[in-house]
Amino acid sequence: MNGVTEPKPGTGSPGCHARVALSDEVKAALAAARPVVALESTILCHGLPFPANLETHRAAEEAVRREGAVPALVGVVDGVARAGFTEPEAEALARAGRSVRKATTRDLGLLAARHQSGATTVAATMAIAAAAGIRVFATGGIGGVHRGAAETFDVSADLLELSRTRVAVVASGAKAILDLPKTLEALETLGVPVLGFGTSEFPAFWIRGSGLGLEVRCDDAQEVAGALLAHWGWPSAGGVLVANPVPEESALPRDEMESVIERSLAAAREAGVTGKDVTPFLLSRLAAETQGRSLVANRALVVSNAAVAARIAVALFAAAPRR
Ligand code: PSU
Ligand code: MN
Repeated sequence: MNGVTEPKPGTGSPGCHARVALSDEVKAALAAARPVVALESTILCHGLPFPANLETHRAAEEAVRREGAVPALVGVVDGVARAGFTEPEAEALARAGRSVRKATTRDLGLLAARHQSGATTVAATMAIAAAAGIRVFATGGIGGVHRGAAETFDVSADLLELSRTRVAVVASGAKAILDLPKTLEALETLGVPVLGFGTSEFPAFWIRGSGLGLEVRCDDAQEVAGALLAHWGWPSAGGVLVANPVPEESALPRDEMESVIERSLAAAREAGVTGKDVTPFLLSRLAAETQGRSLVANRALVVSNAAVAARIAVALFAAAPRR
């Protein structure tokens, strides 16, 4: 681990001195303007149990490499934002699991000030990826507007970050535990394009379709790359959500999942789970309720998203070699 990116004069906001430490491999890839795909660490530490988390992560990295890009796991270690971990470092994170605290964008400065570690959510991973010059990021599902948000105000910081940070996030939509119609409305308000990848329906994580229509469908990575470059031609543009449904053979049926989700939400309410603990609680509860089938779907969709993200990163590189 070495290679610290220095902010270039005239880039970033005034007084910006954030640093991202890059692994040798990621540093070399970025220096050569080769395609890189960011991967998040919250899913590793809080989204899936050990060893499924590590296996899924390894399979995602392999998928990225197979498609010709370099994977960059993003997280914070002892206060330092990092892009690119060695195998043993990633394994240590996966084993540490929930003892590594879940960190969103607002935590990045404090973790640095206190030399603490953090597993980065979609939001924090986007912020670090953008600072490092990584434009494409693969995850499972984004956070969004929670059910009951009118009462709890629980809306993921992922949405805010998508509105302002120029990274394409490839995800299987948003988790079905959320209020998906409100999540889509919020994305529209925030100016975030949602590109259906081979679909005209918003995916619901373990479920292929939510029944909610998408206006924009792209059928291959080249089409997505073209849309990204055109979008980023506008000064106020931020992130883009590329919505890739879970592979058919691992998908869970929508009608069956709805009652499982209702039961899990009721369990969360009964247990008094709130705030940032809600998502990890529901994910593990659902794994138990589906006898592990939600984990199979989760793994399959993460790997599929990693492959699609890599193809998009390669297409972006081909379309704009001097970016
Ligand atoms: N998708 C998964 N597993 C996860 C998450 C997403 O397959 O664990 C995480 C992501 O890191 C996302 C976070 O950013 O859940 C959202 O949490 P919250 O709702 O507290 O913002
Ligand atoms: Mn929340």
